[in-house]
Order: sequence, then C-alpha cells, then structure tokens
Amino acid sequence: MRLNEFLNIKYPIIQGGMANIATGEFAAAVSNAGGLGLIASGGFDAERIREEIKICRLKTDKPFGVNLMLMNPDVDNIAKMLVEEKVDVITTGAGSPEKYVDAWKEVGTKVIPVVSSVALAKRMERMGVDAVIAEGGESGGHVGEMTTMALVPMVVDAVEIPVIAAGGIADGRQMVAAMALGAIGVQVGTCLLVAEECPIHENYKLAVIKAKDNGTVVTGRSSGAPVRVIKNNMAREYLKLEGQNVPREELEQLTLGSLRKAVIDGDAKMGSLMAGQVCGLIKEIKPVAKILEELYEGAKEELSKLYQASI
Ligand code: TUI
Repeated sequence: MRLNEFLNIKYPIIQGGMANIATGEFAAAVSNAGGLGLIASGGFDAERIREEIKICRLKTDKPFGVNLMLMNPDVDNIAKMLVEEKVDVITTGAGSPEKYVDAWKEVGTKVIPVVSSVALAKRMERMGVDAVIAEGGESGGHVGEMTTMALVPMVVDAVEIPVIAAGGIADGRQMVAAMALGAIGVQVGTCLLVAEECPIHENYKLAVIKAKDNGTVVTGRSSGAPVRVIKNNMAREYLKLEGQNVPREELEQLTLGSLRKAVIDGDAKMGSLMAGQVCGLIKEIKPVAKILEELYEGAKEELSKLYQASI
C-alpha cells in the first residue's frame, strides 16, 4: 500500500515537523496541495498548538497532522490535548512517544514516530504504532547518525509496519530511490522551506537557495544534541561553545531561541537556520502546490526512465 492510500491524500508525501515554522495555516496549505501537512510543536505550548489546529481545520477539509517534538517542555500537556483534538495523524520526533501511544490510538489517530535507528523502529512497532518514518542524518534539524540510504532498507527489513523515508529527499530522483529502498512514501522538509506559503523570513529562504552541497553542518554532536543547520556565524559559535562543557539544555535553548531569530527576524548570520543537505538542489521560491507536483511528477518520470533503461 502506498502512503497516499494509507492516509487518504493525493501524493505519498508528508511534510516534516519544522519547529517554529509549520503553523496551522502552513500545514493547511500543504494538505490542500495534496500532501499531509503537519503542525509543528517545537517552540509552542499546548494551547498555542490547539489554536493552530483550529486554524488548520478552518483552512482545509483534507487530512492533516501534528508533529510532537518530544523535547518540548510542555510535552505532557500537548500529548493530552492531542487526545482531545483527535487529529488524523501524529508524528513524533526527538524521543520515544511510549507513554502516549495507547491514548492516541484509542481516539483513532494514526501514530507515526520518526526513528533514526533499527532498534528504535522495532521498539515503536512493539508499541503498536501504525508506521515509522526512517530519517537519515541528511535531514535538517535534530539528526541521527545513519544515512537515509543505509537506514531505510534496514528498517524495512526489521519491521512489518509501513516505512516512510526522510532525509535528503527534495526531487523525483531521490523520491524514486526512497521507494526503491522499500519506503511507501517520503517525508520532506527542506524543499518546503522555499514554498511561497512557508511563513519564514525571506532571508531564510534565500540562505537555503544560496547554500551549496557543503553548506550545512551538524552542531551539538559532542553534547548529544545534534542539529543540522546552514553554516553561518551562529553555527561556528555553537561549535565553539560545545567544547566548553555548556549543559545540553542550555545549548538546546540557544538553538531554539536562535531558530526564532532566523524564522522571524531573518537574521541569516546569528539565527539558527535548520535545513537539510539537499539545500544545494533548491533553486527558487515556488508555491507549495508546484513543489509537491514537481516532486511527484518528477518521481514518475524518473521511474519510467529507469524502467526503460533497465540495469
Ligand atoms: O525531531 C526531528 N527533528 C527536529 S526536532 C527539532 S526542534 C529542536 N530544537 C532544538 C534542539 C533540538 C531539537 C528540529 N528538528 N527529527 C526526528 C528525529 N527523531 N530524528 C531523530 C529522532 C529520534 C531520536 C531519539 C527519535 C527517537 C529517539 O529516541 C531516543 C530514545 O531512546 O528515547
């Protein structure tokens, strides 16, 4: 079964969480364009997310979801609020949703955690989740160690539930590759940063377009809070702080605080511009509908080329 049938959407494409970026309005734009839009919870409290869910429901009649960032200080309240709101889908990131899965499943929500290892994927399957998103370290934001190319087929072999691929996917070639690895669909984030509807400062979008193949870096590897961002003064400063025994929580706050600086103020030098390695493939700002259509149609075209060429 393909992800679009599984979620009752047009394209087998889920939007990534994108803390401080993916509002209800943006998630609705993604869902209206045929993907699964997600409201991000990183940086928001439970009541703010409830408001965003309301906005999303006003702006779309298509399925949408919420991404629960498990390091959010208000995580317990958000998890409880999500039981009340009965959203279509909950994806989770940056931790294990163990405590909450049963309550969400009971109200009919599809639960799809992001995992960065085979062991986590198996643990999630035992918990009774509906699918997992196997996310490679090419992605933006909080990252694991494995690459998408290595992780996805290992997770596909290790679990019976459907697997969605994420990390390093921005065009049709990469989408076909993800399906060839056994994924039923993909999750994308970086290519949506440059959507016209994406509510980030234009400087952030321009930095994504300007970044080349080596334009991102992972900060926080040594302190246990690895986050991929566009290389700038902030990233260099963070890397320096890491060597000075600054507590993990403080570094996380620094990252989230400076994420807002990038998203709202457009501070491309001192803001934390979370983005994946695929930045180098992204060339222009476009409507979200065009980004999703080109990704899907591009994948179909690449697949037929592969079929004709054989190997
Ligand atoms: O969550 C993400 N990406 C994110 S979250 C985020 S907000 C943030 N801001 C500042 C500091 C940190 C985060 C930005 N980007 N991706 C999904 C993901 N989840 N990747 C890896 C994991 C993961 C890691 C550990 C999932 C589960 C896990 O479990 C640990 C355990 O054993 O409980």
